[in-house]
Parts: sequence; C-alpha cells; structure tokens
Amino acid sequence: MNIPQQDITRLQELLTTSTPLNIVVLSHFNPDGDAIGSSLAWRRLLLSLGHNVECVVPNKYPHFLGWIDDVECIHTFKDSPEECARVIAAAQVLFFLDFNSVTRLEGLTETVESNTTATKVLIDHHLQPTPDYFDLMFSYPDSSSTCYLVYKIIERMKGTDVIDTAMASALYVGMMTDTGNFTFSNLSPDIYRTIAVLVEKGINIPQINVEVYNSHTENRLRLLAYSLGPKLSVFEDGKAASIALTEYDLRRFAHQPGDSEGFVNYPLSIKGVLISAIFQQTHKFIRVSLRSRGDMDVNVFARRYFNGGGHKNAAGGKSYQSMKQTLEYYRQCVHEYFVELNVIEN
Ligand SMILES: [Mn+2]
Repeated sequence: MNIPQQDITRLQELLTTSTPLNIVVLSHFNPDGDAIGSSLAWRRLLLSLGHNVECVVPNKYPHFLGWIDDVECIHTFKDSPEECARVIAAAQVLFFLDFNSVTRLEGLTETVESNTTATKVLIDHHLQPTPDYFDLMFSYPDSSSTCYLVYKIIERMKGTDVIDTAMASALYVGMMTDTGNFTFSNLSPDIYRTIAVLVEKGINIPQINVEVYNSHTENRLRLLAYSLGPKLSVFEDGKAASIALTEYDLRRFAHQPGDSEGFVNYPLSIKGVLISAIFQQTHKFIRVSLRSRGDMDVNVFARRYFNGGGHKNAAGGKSYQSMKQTLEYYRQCVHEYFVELNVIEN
C-alpha cells in the first residue's frame, strides 16, 4: 500500500482549521469489527485534533463489540433517526469508513445525501468505489482491513505517538476480524510490524480474542449447529456450498445482529469447496454473503448475479426472490460460473 503524499497533505489541510469542525464518521449497515473499530479509532484521532466528532451507523453493532471503549457513543439511525439526521445536517466533513458506496448505508442513505455541502472523504478497502462521489479517496483494496488503512494514515499524518491503548485495541479488532484472525490473504509483513506497535501500546490480545470470538449466547451456538446440520447443502461435486436461513429459522433461535457472522466461512473448511454462500431472509429481501477460496472471485460473482460486490474472497448481495427460487438460481449461477472458469466441464 503506497498512499501518495499529496492525499495525506490534502487530508492534513482539511483537518487543520482555526475553529473546530463538525465531523461525522459513517460506516455501513450491519457494522462489523472493522466498521466499528475503524470508526472509533478515527474518532479518537479527530478528537485529539480538537474537532467535534460523531459516529453514525445505520443499525446496531453486534454484542461482541460492546466492550470496545466509547462504543456506546455511536449513534444508530434505526434507534435515533432524528439525532442522526441532526448531526449529519450539521456536518462540515463526512468520513465514509469501510464501505464503497453510499447505498450501503441503507435507510440512512437519503439523510446523508441531503447534506450536499460537507466534504466527503472515503477511507476503505472494498473494490470499485462509486466514481466521482467523494472529494478525497483513500481506496486501497489490497489492504486487508480498513483498520490497517486507518493505522497507516495516522502513522503518516501524526506518527504513532498519538495512538493510545484504546485506539490500538479498536484498530486491532478490525485487523483481526477482517482477516479471520490473520488467516486470509493480503497479510503483508507490515501487518505484523503494525501488530507489534499495537502490542507496545498495551493491547491485550488474549482478552480481545475472548471478547470477540468466545462471548456468544447458547442460542447462537445452536443456530450454528442448525446451519451446519439440516440447513447446509453441498453440491457441484463437493465444490460449492450454501446455508439457507429463513426468517422463521432466525426467530426460532432468537437471532441477534452479528449472531450469524462468520457462519459462511465454515463450508470452506471442507476440502475442495471453492465457494460458499449464506442466504438470510429479512422481511424485504434475502441477504446474500459469499466467501471463496483462492482464485475463485466472488466480487465478480456477487456483482454479476446478486447486484452486490465486495472483495475477491468475500462479497455480498441481495435477492428479491423467494428462498426456494434464490437457492435454485444460486445453483444455476455457480454452475455457469464454474463452466466459465473451467472448474468443471459443461
Ligand atoms: Mn472491512
């Protein structure tokens, strides 16, 4: 990752003012560890520069992120729409963290688009951000997380002295969760040098692991068992898999936001599976999450078949069909894609 000096300088100029700026830090629907971690770390930096900062997300973060310092100060649009509209209307600068298109704000999109005067800055690692929307873009798809990117920007702008334990912990959460605890791709040597700095700042890695990975409810574990038992399908000669969860299934296990996070990765633990999908029904549509191994590109797959996108090995989209039709369609798409990529013969 090579951030041009002119972009760092532009950001520095934007944030160097005689009076404090009203700044809103936004992140995506169903905020994950990277969304929340990067928002809180960036908020801390902006506060240290003397600005007024509010963090806004469309809906609530999962419970396993509830321990992060200052997480309670994040506004959720679903719970307090007027409050969110007020801070967004007053913002002179909007930061977009960990997403590439304003539509990923879902219900919050209109509110954000109604503020036409704020300077918009993107800090993100998803492929293909909306062109011509942002005034300044830090778009680095080769960065394994937005938190790592935020760290690199802070390092360049202010040096690592401004990083305290709370900021370091928030950054580590995103770096850890977006890389599957440092097992996915894009793990450059510098990531480990960065972790070394975060450890020097006093982060407690075993404790963060327990908080994030081993703090679930019994319902969540039983939903996982159900997802990997009766709800798992493996097809295309053991090369593709899917999990389908209806609204009824989710209600039955008292599903909370974040409960099914990571379920989509489990089918990839089967030797030979190249693509995995989880379909979760909401009252409006079916949310599709996709994961893949190696060269199998689910960003292309999600864009082409499910009106979505993301990264090469992790992407998402939506379906407005019934669950039965969606699963059938997914099978057809996988078959077509596999034939095209010569994974199977027609
Ligand atoms: Mn991310």
